[in-house]
Amino acid sequence: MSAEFKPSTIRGELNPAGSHFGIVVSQFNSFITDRLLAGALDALQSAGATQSQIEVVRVPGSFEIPIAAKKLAASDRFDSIICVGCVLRGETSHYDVVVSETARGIQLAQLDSGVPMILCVLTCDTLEQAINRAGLKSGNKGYESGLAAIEMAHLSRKLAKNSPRSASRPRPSHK
Ligand code: INI
Repeated sequence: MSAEFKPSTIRGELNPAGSHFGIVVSQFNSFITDRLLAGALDALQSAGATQSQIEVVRVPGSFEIPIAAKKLAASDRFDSIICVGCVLRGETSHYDVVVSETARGIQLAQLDSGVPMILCVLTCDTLEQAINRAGLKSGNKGYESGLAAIEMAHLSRKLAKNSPRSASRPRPSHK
């Protein structure tokens, strides 16, 4: 490949201007999810987003995240949605059901709606592992998710504009 062979590349920027963000937070294991939410808000605020660009929705558990995220997306008011939860392995197979159905539901919701959804659902064997990923040893996955949400919102808006065949999707009508 020659050095001149540089096809055009589209990527989202860490610029939240004009974007709106939904955050769906599971109340189950709120000790962890509140920290993830704080991390996501920190990332959004640090990048320049204002409160009026963010809406938080609380659901009982991770299993309920996909339906709430799908309804937020259907409102056409959001450019990306962060899905925050924490599933801890127990003694039964309930863990596996909640983990797989939550991830599958979030994936279906984003593909059906076309609104990017950020997977910030921790799946851990122990509370210690979750604590480490919610602000201690391994950083805060909520913060990373906030950055991903900004980038994907920006990218998604760019891709919509760039697509000559898109049926000019109306911009979300924000409140
Ligand atoms: N929900 C979680 O978010 N994390 C868990 O660890 C968890 N466990 O272990 O059961 C959990 N269960 C609740 C589930 O998400 C639903 O809220 C419930 O089944 C009602 O639909």
